[in-house]
Amino acid sequence: MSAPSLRSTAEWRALARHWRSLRGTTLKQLFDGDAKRGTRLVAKGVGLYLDYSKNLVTDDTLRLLRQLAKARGVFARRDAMFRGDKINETEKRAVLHVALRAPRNERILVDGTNVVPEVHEVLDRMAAFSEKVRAGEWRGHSGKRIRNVISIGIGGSDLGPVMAYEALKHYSRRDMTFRFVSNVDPTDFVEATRDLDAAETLFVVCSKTFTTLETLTNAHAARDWCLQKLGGNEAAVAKHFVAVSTNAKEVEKFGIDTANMFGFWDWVGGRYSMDSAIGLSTMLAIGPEAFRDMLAGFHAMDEHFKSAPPESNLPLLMGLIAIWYNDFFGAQTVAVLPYAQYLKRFPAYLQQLTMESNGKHVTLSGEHVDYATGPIYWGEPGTNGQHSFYQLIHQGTRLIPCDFIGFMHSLNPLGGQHDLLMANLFAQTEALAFGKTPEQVRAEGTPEWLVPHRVCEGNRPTNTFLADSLTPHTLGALIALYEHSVFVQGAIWHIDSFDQWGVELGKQLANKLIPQLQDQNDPDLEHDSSTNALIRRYRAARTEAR
Ligand code: G6Q
Repeated sequence: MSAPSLRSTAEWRALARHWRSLRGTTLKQLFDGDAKRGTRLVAKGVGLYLDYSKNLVTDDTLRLLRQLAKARGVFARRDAMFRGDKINETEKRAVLHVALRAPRNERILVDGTNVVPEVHEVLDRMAAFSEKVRAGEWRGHSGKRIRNVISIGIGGSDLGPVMAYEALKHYSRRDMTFRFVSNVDPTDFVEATRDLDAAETLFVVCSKTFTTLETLTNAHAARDWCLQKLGGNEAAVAKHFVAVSTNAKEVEKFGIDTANMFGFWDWVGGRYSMDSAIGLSTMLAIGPEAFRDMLAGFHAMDEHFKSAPPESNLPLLMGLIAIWYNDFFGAQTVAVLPYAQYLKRFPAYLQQLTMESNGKHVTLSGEHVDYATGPIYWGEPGTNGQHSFYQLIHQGTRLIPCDFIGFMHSLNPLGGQHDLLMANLFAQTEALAFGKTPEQVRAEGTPEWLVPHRVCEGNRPTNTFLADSLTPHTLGALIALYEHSVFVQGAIWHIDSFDQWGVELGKQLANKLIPQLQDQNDPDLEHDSSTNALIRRYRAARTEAR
């Protein structure tokens, strides 16, 4: 029996009616009508303070959204995920990134086996290896200590480590170089290695499947580079390559000793894997203790999601607010705007987390949805974004809900500069909410013809997150918050947030096309006329160059 369509549920219809009644209400009216709104519509947890008062919501909105969550089984599905049920239905897998940060004494069963001890066994091996490299005990083939670490991976096997390295650079070893190679464009590899000494370089090849074209190609390029620079002795590979994968067979085939392999499990989705051995480069950079602090931050948010009451449950609130704008206001995007330079890759990381998870057009039972799913997430750090795309948020014709993220203390205090940064954050959320009226514009002596251009309508919704400072623990909590917000949204839409068949299609198609570009003789092309012509044009240019 299939569940009633989302739009025909009583809870959805109640929300639609409520939206119609609220449509004309402005944030200014909501604030004028409740002097305490700015301190009342806030929630706290795991060191994060969320002010959600500048959203187009009332207490009724939130109550109705919570009722929708209940009716759609969000809480039961959450408990099923934590229990290890196979909630990734199309891949018949458990979804247990939460087990990657579970304390040693926890028990989480997958097919009757407690997976927590395996998780800690790998973490301990990662820690021992990281300590050795950081202490200069793990030496390269020629006996030199390792000073450079290059992580090779793509998608879920890259974006987390890149983001975490940038975010936690303050805590990283400054006498070591960390780089990341992901693109199959040879430029990525060449630029990452051009100034490095192979004798001091360690490659961490990260691939869950160990069959991904980009990663394997770059790993082979790395192997060739290494051997060429180090005199061609195959024995060098053991000292300069480690692998992170679930596929021991392919790792061995590549030539990496499985003693130098760090494993994980099929119940860890790529985009949820930065806490697994995929985070080895993060651990090498910040050390095992700080890495464990980060895991503790993730875990604390897991616990909060599991047990905080719905009214103050941060991921639930975030997920419900996202649904409200996406499905009732028709907002197509969410901007994430960290006021922290270290978080410059955070929006890119979130793009995969949110859009690969919830970019789905059918429900779990395979029916085409008749409501919008996954919004587009995007963003850049403030204040830079203020000098470019914020214009559209302030005065454009689209509603763009924004998440602002700021910290009380800078990790690099420099005079009053942090105050300037935060003044900008607060000013932006205020301006977006309340704008500038024609009267205010006129009062500044603006000529009448210019008034409409200078008016900012306001009523642009924002969330503001404040935390003490950017620590590994805070970063973990922040990421887990978004992971679970994505979960809440997917659960309400009844979609599989944990598969990625669109990504799989891309992987297959490119593999088919490669021989057609490289064939010495003219291949028979059976694509559409556009693709055929593009291939022919490319082949002709390449043949001429040869
Ligand atoms: C993540 C996706 C995808 C994946 C990459 C790399 O959820 O499935 O981004 O992480 O395609 O895959 P491998 O780790 O198998 O190389």
